[in-house]
Order: sequence, then C-alpha cells, then structure tokens
Amino acid sequence: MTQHAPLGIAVVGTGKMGADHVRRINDVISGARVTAVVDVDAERVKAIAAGIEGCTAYTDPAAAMAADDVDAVLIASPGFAHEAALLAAFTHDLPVLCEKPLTPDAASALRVLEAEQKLGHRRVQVGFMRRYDAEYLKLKALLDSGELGRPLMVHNRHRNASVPPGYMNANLINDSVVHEMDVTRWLLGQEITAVTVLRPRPSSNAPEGLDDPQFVVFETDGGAIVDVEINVNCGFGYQVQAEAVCERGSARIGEAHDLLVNTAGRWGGSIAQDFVERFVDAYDREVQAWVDATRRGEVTGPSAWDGYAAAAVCEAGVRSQNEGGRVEVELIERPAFYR
Ligand code: ISE
Repeated sequence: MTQHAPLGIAVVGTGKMGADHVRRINDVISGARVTAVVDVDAERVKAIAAGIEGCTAYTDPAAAMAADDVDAVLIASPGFAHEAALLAAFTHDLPVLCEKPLTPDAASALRVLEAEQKLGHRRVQVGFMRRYDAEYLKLKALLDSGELGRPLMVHNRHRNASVPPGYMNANLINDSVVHEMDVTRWLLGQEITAVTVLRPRPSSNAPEGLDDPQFVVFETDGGAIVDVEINVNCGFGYQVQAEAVCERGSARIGEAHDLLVNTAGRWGGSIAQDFVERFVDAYDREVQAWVDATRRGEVTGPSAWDGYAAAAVCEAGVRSQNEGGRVEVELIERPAFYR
C-alpha cells in the first residue's frame, strides 16, 4: 500500500455483520476498499465479490491474507473461527479489526495475546463498537469529569426483538452480555471480579431450551455493582440502555428520544429493530477510526487485552449459568505490552 492508496481490506465472514461492513467500507467510509471477501459459502461470497470492482472471493481466510492487494483484515466470522483467522493474519503481520468476541474462551484469547506479543507490536482492535456510540461517549466523558462523583452502580437493559435459531444460553453471555462486560470495564476503568447470573421463570416468547430473560450482576475491583437485564426475545425491538448511579446524581442513555411525535391521543417515537440499525453510526465511526489509524501505522481502540478480559468474564458468567451462584473471574496479570 502506498501512503495515499486506499487500504485493501479482506472481510472474513459475510453474514449479517460482515455483509454490513462490506457495504460500509464500499459506500460509507473513506480511505479503504474491499479487495477480498471470504466465506465458507462459496456461492454467497462469489455473488458479493461480483458486485465489487477489484474484489476477489475466497473460501480460505489464509489464502486471502496472502494476496498482494490485502493490507488489513476485518474478521466477522462466528467467534469459534476467530483464533485461526487472527493467527493467519499475524503470519502476514496484517492489522486486524476483529468483531467480538475476540475468541469464545479465555484460553484461546490468551493464545492470541501471546501470538500478538511475539510480533512485538499491537495488531488487533476488537469490535466493541459501543465505545464509538455518541451516547456512550457522552456518558463516559461525564463520569470521567467527576462531576457526579464516584459511580456506585450501573443498571443496564439489553433487549433484542428476537435472536436467530441456534442461539443458546451461553450466547446470552458470550454474544450479548459481553458488550456490557466491555462497557463496564471501559466506562468505570475497573476490572470485573465476580459474576452472578439469576433467571426468572422464562418468557413464553423464549424458544425451547433458552432461559430468556436473565439477570446478570457484576462486581468490580472498584467496589461498583453493575446489573444487566438480558432479554433477547422481547418482541418489540432492540434496546440498549444504561443508567450510571453516582454519589451526586445519575445519568441515563439509550432512551431514544430523538424524535417524539404527538398524534391521535398518543405520544412516542420509534424503536430500532436490531443492532445494525441502532448502532449504525457507532459502527461507521469504529471502522473509519480503524482505517485511519491503520493508514497512520497505529493501532487504537479496544485491544486484544480487552478481548481477553471480556472472555475471562464470559467464562465466569457461563459457569454461573451452569452451576448457579457467584463465580469469581480469573484474570492473568496485565502484560506491560498492553498497558
Ligand atoms: C449480537 O451478536 C450483537 O453483537 C449485538 O450487539 C447484541 O445486542 C446481540 O444480543 C448479539 O446477539
């Protein structure tokens, strides 16, 4: 890549999120283009590549990463496929934006940390896009200013209209609550030390075998308590809300008060139907920031350490789901490389 040439990106995984990122890179952000798309579904990936000038279809991530026109990799395949894709990217020393979760468990996340440290420089940004959401950024700035005093508690609501078939109890933690794990660490600047998962009697909207909703409580090393209502078949829309309760006040985001309409004896607005819609601006900002940093030769944003820390909290959460009660988080000491 010459300094002014657009960054050539391989998008690995072209499901809902990957396809949305392909659209974003092609049509929304600047400084990059999609030069490779990779998916196990050969027909699907061929059809996507056919619509993009200069883009090649692959079924093997490693083959895409070896191509001359690939300067960086965006991984949006399912979590279990991330470790292999990350290690392949490291072989070519390519910068990576890896969708969450970094990997599905702490041991594999640690292997990624070790491999990145061997490169001698950071290469990974993890796709915790809420850190780029305008409302979360305002909340963080307010908490950091100290105006409200010390945060004591954070109440979160995380609601999906529905989830795809095959989404199980562990996905509630690994795919959904993982966002609140990252947001808690980032907003409070504290590590999560213990997780407790509680379950009410499941909703009749929940598919067979899924205990939905659930209520998750984190304890942090700064003495805060954080709760999350995770409710992924609420039926009415996609809602992510957070209220930080501090010593001198509280602050809430996610109320979606952008347009309120009064009509026919009612008032209200609309509710986004999924995360692609609700977080569209955050995703745009996240991918643009990654491209800009990569073109400057820098790595910014949530690191592989953040991905590992979230994976360790997920592990405790899944154990609490399976065994019940409070489970302590086991975290290695943060390597100097990630400080
Ligand atoms: C999905 O994978 C996401 O990452 C969304 O942000 C989250 O809200 C949803 O619950 C997950 O299934």
